[in-house]
Amino acid sequence: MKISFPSTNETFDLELSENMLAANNQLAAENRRFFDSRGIFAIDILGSVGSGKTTLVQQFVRRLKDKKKVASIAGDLATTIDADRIRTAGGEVLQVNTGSLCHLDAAIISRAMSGLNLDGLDVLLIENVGNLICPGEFRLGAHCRLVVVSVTEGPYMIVKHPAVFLDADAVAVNKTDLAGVMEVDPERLKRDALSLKPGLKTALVSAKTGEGVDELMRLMEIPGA
Ligand SMILES: Nc1nc2c(ncn2[C@@H]2O[C@H](COP(=O)(O)OP(=O)(O)OP(=O)(O)O)[C@@H](O)[C@H]2O)c(=O)[nH]1
Ligand SMILES: [Mg+2]
Repeated sequence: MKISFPSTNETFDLELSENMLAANNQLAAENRRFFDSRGIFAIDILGSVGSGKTTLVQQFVRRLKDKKKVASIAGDLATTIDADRIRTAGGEVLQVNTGSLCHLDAAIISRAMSGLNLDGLDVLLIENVGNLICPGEFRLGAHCRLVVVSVTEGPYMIVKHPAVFLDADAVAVNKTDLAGVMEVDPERLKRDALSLKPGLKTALVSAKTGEGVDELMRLMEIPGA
């Protein structure tokens, strides 16, 4: 990992625990093989605290539940609030409380599988712990990594957190219903994402009103979308 000091033009390498990440990557690959063997399409949903991940999961579940078997894993430091909210939309939900751990990892997902009824499961929605930093490095084995960024976080979230967007497959620019009052241009956030990673699947959505959610789901190629 490179740490830089732009004002003095200095850069140095910080050694990460490469073994830990390598072990996680190996487990993530095992998770992927497991998902594939059962025909499960898994989605890892990242975003800052309050960006709208749970609200978006609720929208996904409502749209899919009559066509596909959907289950969700809600990752949070504490409480079952998100799982309870998702349950109101439908499908099976498992809450994972990580305590002080700021991200889910492949081992947690592997263990969570034994707490879900996997018979005939088509789509697994995994809401990661809210923040745009630590979840980025820990692959879960999902087929699609969606990053949710909302206009209420201001105009610079994407340029300030390039790593997580470079590793994403899709980006939802959320809370577009509040763009006017926030004076943040959602199209600019979309352009920032695309200039970091051309070809990124990017949609402007309001998880609250549902606007743009169908298009996002089609872009992500979620079965049943
Ligand atoms: N106006 C508006 N509010 C939204 C939208 N999406 C989510 N919210 C609201 O934003 C707040 C946070 O939404 P959540 O879905 O709980 O966000 P989250 O990313 O799951 O938050 P954590 O799990 O705590 O990280 C809630 O009050 C939602 O109702 C949106 O598109 N528009
Ligand atoms: Mg949530």
